[in-house]
Amino acid sequence: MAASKSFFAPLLACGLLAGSCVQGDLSGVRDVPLGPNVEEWREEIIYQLLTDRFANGDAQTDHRIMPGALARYQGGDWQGLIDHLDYLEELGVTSLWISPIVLNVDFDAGFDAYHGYWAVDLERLNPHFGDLATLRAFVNEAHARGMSVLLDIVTNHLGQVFYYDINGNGQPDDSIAGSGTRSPLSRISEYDPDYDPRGIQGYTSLGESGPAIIRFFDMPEIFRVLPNPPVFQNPEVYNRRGRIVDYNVREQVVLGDFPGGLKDLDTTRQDVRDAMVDAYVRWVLLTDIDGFRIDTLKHVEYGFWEDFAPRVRQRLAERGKTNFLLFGEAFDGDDALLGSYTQPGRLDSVFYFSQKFWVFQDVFQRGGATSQIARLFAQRGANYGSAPQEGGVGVAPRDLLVNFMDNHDVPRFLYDRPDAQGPAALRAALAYLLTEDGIPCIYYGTEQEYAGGNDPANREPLWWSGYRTDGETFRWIARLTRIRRGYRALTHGDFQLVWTTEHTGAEGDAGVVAFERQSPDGDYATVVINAQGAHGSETGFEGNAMRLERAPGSTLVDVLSGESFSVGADGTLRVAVGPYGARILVPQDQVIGGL
Ligand code: ABC
Ligand code: CA
Repeated sequence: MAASKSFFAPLLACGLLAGSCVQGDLSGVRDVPLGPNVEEWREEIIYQLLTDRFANGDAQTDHRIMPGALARYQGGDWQGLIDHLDYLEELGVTSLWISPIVLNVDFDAGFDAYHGYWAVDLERLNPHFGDLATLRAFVNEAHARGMSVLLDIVTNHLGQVFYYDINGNGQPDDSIAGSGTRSPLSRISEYDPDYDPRGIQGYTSLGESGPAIIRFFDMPEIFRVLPNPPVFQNPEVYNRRGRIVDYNVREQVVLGDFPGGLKDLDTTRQDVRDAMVDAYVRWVLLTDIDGFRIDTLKHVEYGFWEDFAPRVRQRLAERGKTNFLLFGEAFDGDDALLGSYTQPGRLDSVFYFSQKFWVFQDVFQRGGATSQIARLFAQRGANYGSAPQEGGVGVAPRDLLVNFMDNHDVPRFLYDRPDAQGPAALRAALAYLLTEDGIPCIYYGTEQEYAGGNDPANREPLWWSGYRTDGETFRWIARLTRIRRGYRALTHGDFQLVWTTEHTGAEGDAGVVAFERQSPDGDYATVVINAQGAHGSETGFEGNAMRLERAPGSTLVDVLSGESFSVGADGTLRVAVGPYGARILVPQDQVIGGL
């Protein structure tokens, strides 16, 4: 397919297509004025979107798109984000996490880099999404509406920028006969060979011939060119051990290529660390974005984070950008492992993956006992950083976890709940997500009740929905985001579970989870949710009932229904909540009208 002139213009200007990049790049471009923008990250509500899938606002960037083929580019861009800020404002989200922006290897093995995780040049933008002026305009307009912007970055690997020339024939072979310890009958790929602790070995007819030759690609038509900055053109900066085959082996996870041929960088090298700090700090200086969502934490040694995080904070603070959020993705159910990335000197926060599995999946999706929520919460204090990071965002990591129920790497919540009650279960889960402590994160399309399965089916274009704002789930999120932002107890309060249960059947309290949130200023809320849909339940069982830190006789008002409840003489409160229902109870004198 022929490329349009305008699409390649930004690259032609820098000579990329001619194989070099000497002029017209962004190195001479002036920085923008920076400001902290976000005062308090606990007040933010993140919305995760893939730029290619959110909105197509500029037909000029529609290069190689294949509408409906979800492993290929669909045409979304930064102009599309600008065009739909009203939609996001109506939903009530405040912090927009956009997919990676840098130039990628455009196409590989039937897949496109529409997601952005296949970097080839950290100093240039991916032209599928627009140019610097449009990106800046997007950040500016988001800021003007009181929103912040989070950028997704990858430090662990680049895209498939080279192949291992194992048989030394000077060309990349999809499949060649195996060698060394492998059976001679096995076939291996020069793009993505299996992990070898010695490094990938070459061979000749005489046997193994030492480390395989590394050959970089030169396919400018799909941006599969020499990586940039130039330090990445040195084979020594890669670990060169082939792909992770066993995620349970730590050495492979840290030193192996990411499955799909994404080449693992030797992140212990100072030149690699410097290049990452320089490249990503530069994007902040150029655009004034407010934080990084960092990919693949598990695949990088701790020493890297202890170098990267403080230096990024310092470099940005020097330019006036304080309170910059650094959080990341360790895809794992092991709560202690997640917490390890938030220990002193590391990151401000991580995605709360253990909660995704233990709570959103096991309890809200599958009807497991809410006592599991208490079992996970009991580990929080021991596993996560208990003091704010130096020079960071001022809140202890354990009070700032990023809560989510699904994302672009896992099937959507509704995929596993195709039954008629699925949307009600989703709304109960959303009630929990938007009232618990930490920062809520909503994956785009949740508001439209999207139900896609595994990658890439879970990355549906949002325009398929017509951007409707009148659906029940859209309205529910819009209501909860306003309540969350209105009641300080829900953003600044602590978190104490006051009722969970082992019961999942016909018992009177089956499915109930209730918690109290109280801020140092005296703001207070009790949230009661029924995580099952078979019957109404209440916050008590037999002789016991939920006990609150409220004076006997005081009145609590459910801001969702307007109903009032009176705390009993013994400090307990027995509240009924319908199937998949929720109540947000606040003291009568704290009720805010109109929410
Ligand atoms: C493409 C295709 C896929 C194909 C794949 C090989 O290639 O689309 O269909 O299967 C990007 C793209 C992907 C693309 C990949 C590779 O690149 O988005 O579409 O896949 O080209 C991050 C990002 C993710 C991104 C990358 C790479 C990393 O969010 O979007 O992918 O930059 C691992 C990583 C994690 C990564 C995730 C996709 O894979 O650790 O960083 N996400 C276990 C492992 C995890 C593993 C997970 C999924 O499986 O422990 O490390 O995540 O593979 C729990 C356990 C967990 C366990 C889960 C399944 O169960 O506690 O440990 O996770 O109970
Ligand atoms: Ca690594």
